[in-house]
Parts: sequence; C-alpha cells; structure tokens
Amino acid sequence: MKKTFSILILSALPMVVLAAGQHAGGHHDNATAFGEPGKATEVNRVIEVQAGDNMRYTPASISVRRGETIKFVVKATGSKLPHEFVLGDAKTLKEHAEVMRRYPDMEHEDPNMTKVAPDGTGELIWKFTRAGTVEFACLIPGHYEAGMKGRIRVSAK
Ligand SMILES: [Cu+2]
Repeated sequence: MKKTFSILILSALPMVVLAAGQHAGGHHDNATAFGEPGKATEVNRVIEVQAGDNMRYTPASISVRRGETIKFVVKATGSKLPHEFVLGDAKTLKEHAEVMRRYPDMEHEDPNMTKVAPDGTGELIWKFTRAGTVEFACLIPGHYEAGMKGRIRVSAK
C-alpha cells in the first residue's frame, strides 16, 4: 500500500513542477527565460513554419534578433495529423514531452504554444528578450520523440 502511494506521488510530480514553472513569477505573468508573449501591434516580422506529417518542421532552423517580436504562422501541411509549435528551452520541452507521453489525454494550452489541426494554421506572437538558443517542438505523444523539433538562434544584435 505504501509503495503504491509513493509511485503515484512520483508520477504526479512532473505535472506539479510544470504547473509551478508556468505560473511562477508575479509581475510579468508569462515572461520566461526564452522570452514572453508578444503584442500584435509590435510584430516586427512574420515567419512561416510548415509542420509536416513526416514529423519535420520547415524551416527547422530560424534566426532572430534579441528584442524582435515575431509572428509565427504555423501551417500543418499534411492532411492526417494535428501538430503543435511549442517554444521553450531544451530541458523544459523534453520534460513536457515526457509528461504528455505519460498522460496522452492531457490537454495543454499555454501562451508559448499554438496547436494546428490537420491542414490548418496556427499563430503565435512571441518576443525574444534574451540572446541564446530557443527550441521549438511538437509535444503530441510520439512526435517529439520522432524528431519534431527545431531551433531558434537569438542573436544579441
Ligand atoms: Cu506533430
């Protein structure tokens, strides 16, 4: 009995950690180390990203400048599968993918992501506030594991 209990606690832990990570921070509610939700009135550039049913993004490598607000227009080019475009750092995305895999029916909807129906289009406006590398991924179970991810290089200038 005691053993079962601790296993339950352990499997629930990643969700708690994720929830805490997403809702932490007072003033800038959704600000993260990899940026913050951008305003539609401040979009500097529109970047189109195709999400294919072959579990690949095109382009998979994107360059932006620190301070830029980008509107990502994500198009699912296959007609069979839904996809996502979730921004984050490598560690967080990996952990999030693990939770999604463990709880396949879990609905997630966060300010750093957009969901795309088969043949559909999703939009995400994001401001990059720090130089470095930001990753993006599709966290639908099986997609991330199949390599559905990409990289955004944020230059300091
Ligand atoms: Cu996908």
